[in-house]
Amino acid sequence: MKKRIFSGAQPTGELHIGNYLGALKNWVALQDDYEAFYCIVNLHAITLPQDPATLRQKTLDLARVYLAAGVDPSRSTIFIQSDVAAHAELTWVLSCIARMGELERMTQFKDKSSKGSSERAGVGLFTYPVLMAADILLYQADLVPVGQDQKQHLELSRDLAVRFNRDFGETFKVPDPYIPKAGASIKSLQDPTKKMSKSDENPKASIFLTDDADTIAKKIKSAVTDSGTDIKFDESRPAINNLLTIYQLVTGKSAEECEANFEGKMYGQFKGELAEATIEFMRPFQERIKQFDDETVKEILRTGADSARSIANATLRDVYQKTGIS
Ligand code: AQP
Repeated sequence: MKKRIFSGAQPTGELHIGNYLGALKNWVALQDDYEAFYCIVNLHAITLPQDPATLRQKTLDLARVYLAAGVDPSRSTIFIQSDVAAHAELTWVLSCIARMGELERMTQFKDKSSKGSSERAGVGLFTYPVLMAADILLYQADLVPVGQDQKQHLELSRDLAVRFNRDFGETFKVPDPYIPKAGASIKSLQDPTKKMSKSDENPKASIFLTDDADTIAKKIKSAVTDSGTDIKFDESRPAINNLLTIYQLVTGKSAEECEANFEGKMYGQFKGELAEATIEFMRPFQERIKQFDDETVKEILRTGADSARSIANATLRDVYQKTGIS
């Protein structure tokens, strides 16, 4: 029996190269060895305001991104979160064992709610990590491939699984995170102390998966750099560290090969080569994404939801039975 993995992304905007290198690339690699469930987490998306028509379209577009990145529906289950009602139902049960204190410590809530007044922050934004725990625990996932930004949420999922198992008897598998060594946190091109993010207001901060060659080259050219001229991995120089990490991941070279390639070269030349390598890396994805029409995507999502539902409902039945609410 293969071990299981679960992961997802929010249809909140255009995916960027950080989502691709930190998450999608690993999803594709892992589907050979694991039974994989890849979800489009539209219930998570509404924790911040969304335009309904745009959300519907982005949900379908995100499925297309999964497929174009190489997630194979004959090996992996691709589905929309809201098509499996058990996600919302298990969230309620888990909310009853989660503690206010542990949710208050979540840094993503602090970051996202601090953009407005915390008085006005949505309760859904606060309980977002509980929904994420439900997503994962419903499928009894062994492993959850995520970027660094989701590590704290995953720890909460583990804590909730352990607590539920302790209080009601063995029910959930306790999932392990899978965080890639390189690419777990690709940074903004304009402020390398912040992660690259779909919701960044500055479009120059992110390379989007749909950016054309010219736009990619311009964004890389205008990326901020640190003081110093060496093109080397260096934790104390976050800008060059980030750009070299992108170069390493899009070329598949080792860190030593990357540094050797740029020894004695200037930033201008480095940025030119980085732009070229990134454009080449994106090209097959950008070609493939045109191949999936809406009907094909909808059919894949329907089939995916059917298989996801049968596993999720079995877990939920067990939970209801053990908590006395069946
Ligand atoms: N900058 C990043 N570097 C590496 N991995 C990243 N991920 C996100 N940003 C980076 C990983 O991508 C997966 C899907 O992310 P998500 O859609 O759940 O949203 P997010 O983590 O909240 O990412 P964004 O892009 O910053 O979106 P918004 O702006 O909507 O919040 C996850 O595995 C995530 O770790």
